[in-house]
Amino acid sequence: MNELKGKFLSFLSAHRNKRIVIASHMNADVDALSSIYALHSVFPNSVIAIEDKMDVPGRIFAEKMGISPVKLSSLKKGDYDGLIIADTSAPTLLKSSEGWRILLIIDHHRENDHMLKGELVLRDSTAAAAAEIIAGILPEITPDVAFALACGIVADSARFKGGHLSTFKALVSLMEKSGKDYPEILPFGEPEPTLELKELVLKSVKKMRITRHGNYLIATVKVRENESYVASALSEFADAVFVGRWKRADGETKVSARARKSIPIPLNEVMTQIGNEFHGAGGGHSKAAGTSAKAKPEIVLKRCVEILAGRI
Ligand SMILES: [Mn+2]
Repeated sequence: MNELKGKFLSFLSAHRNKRIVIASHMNADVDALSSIYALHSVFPNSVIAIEDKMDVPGRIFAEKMGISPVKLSSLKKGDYDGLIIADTSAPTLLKSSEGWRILLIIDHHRENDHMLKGELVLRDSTAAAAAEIIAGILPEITPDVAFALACGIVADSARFKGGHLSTFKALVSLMEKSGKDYPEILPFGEPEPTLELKELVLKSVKKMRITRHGNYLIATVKVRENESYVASALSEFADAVFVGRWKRADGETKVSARARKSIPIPLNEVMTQIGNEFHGAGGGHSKAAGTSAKAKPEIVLKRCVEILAGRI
């Protein structure tokens, strides 16, 4: 048994029947939703919650699985024993967790200085998905839960752009437990984008600015919505991509960053630096990261390119 599983099983025996809320991050994705769904299966008195909305693949997946999380802000802290958080440790991505007793955090994002504090933290930043960690620690996995976690791994590994032997082993084991083959998992791990999303990406190609730095092409573009989807799509060709969305209500730019294997600099470091320089908060993974920044998109995106180019 691995170390995380041992810790989780003792946590489970102490908390199994407590009134717990299991929550995940803003703009919940397939990994986040599969993680809270799977954890819910072993805490029978738990409620699942998200910060606000789901992203487009998340909505398709949730509909398929019959997952309907409530908003964390709609629940009364006093009615519950505490919170379990999966797939994030960033206070900015789960603002409604403020004031909650955080019993457990299960996350695969890298540690940084601005993280939520949990009484128990099960972190493995080598895992391709939170779903991969959860697949390794649950005492029992039903076919539905196995299917959900398999979708989470396919989604968050960006169809195996990242991952280790353990990722593939976890997926094989989940596929066996689910009784579902890869062609049945793929449409939920990586759903066909809507017509609107495809159009948004194609229009972004027309608007984007390309900076050549040595052998690298760095693309930037401003969008009105779905910045993370556009960033992922453009990184099929650009070595690094920074996509900004202006949030007028908060006076800040949200940046989503993606990189190809070719980029040797971890983007989460670039995003953390942007967050620090512009009074926001950044983090994530080496090839997929994001930040908020209290400045207009043009200024922030220019600075993203400067920081990355300055380091490669
Ligand atoms: Mn994740």
